Amino acid sequence: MTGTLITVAPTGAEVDKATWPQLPTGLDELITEAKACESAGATVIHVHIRDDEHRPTLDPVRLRETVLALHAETGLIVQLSTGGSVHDSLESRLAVLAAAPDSCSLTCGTVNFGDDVFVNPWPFMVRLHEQARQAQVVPEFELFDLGHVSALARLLREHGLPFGGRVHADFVLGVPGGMPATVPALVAAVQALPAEVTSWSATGIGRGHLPVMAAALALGGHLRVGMEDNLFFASGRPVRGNAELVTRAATLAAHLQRPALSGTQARALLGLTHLTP
Ligand code: KMH
Ligand code: ZN
Repeated sequence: MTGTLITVAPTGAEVDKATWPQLPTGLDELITEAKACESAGATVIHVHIRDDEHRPTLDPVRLRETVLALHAETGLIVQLSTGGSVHDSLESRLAVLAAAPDSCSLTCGTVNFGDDVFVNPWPFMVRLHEQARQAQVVPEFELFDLGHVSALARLLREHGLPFGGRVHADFVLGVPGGMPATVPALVAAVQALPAEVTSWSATGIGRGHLPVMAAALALGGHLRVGMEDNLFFASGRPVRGNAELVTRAATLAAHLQRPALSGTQARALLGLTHLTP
């Protein structure tokens, strides 16, 4: 596929609403932001939700309500985070599947995460992989480190393909503790991907965001952008909202003759053709 899949990760679990009031934390804010991002070229939304005090939560009722609202108000492919925050239990992260998203994140290994640890033991990866397949939810395999690429290869070899038969991986570069947001790191990780991977995207956290975006496009990859990963549009200029990050990604992709995919094309790429757009 010659176009570009653009995923927006608008909120994340770590960014503080008090410092970043433009961060969409309420459901109404999320829907408004989602619509703007869809108009700008996004086809997938990677969702973390917050409670009434803007703290990250995996509340099952709120998660289900969010999926339903995003489906009602947008044509976006809804991907719920099973990563949550570093404080969430493994069981509460598995329970995210009950909210019936189209897609879920599945991180392929434990990684230091600043001063914390993002915990993804092998048995948890296997359970999430198998339960997602049973629930007909298509995982996106999150790769924060080169070792995660090997773990993905083992997961697919020992436990088979996910629901839909396609394999989409997403490189997250630049988390303190993971692989750096540099072009050589991205190239090494792409070269290590197992043959089962049918598509991949990349995002660079913070400063490495633009080099990673440009390199991903040049290497034939897809893009993830959003305030989960990047809070500055340019040096010293805070992001006004997620849509401007999507607009920039879509513009760059179009300039490189790889325009943003439509919803139908995105569904075909990810193995979600059973869903009506
Ligand atoms: N918030 C991070 C600890 C995911 O969404 O799956 C984990 C994360 C990855 O954001
Ligand atoms: Zn996330």
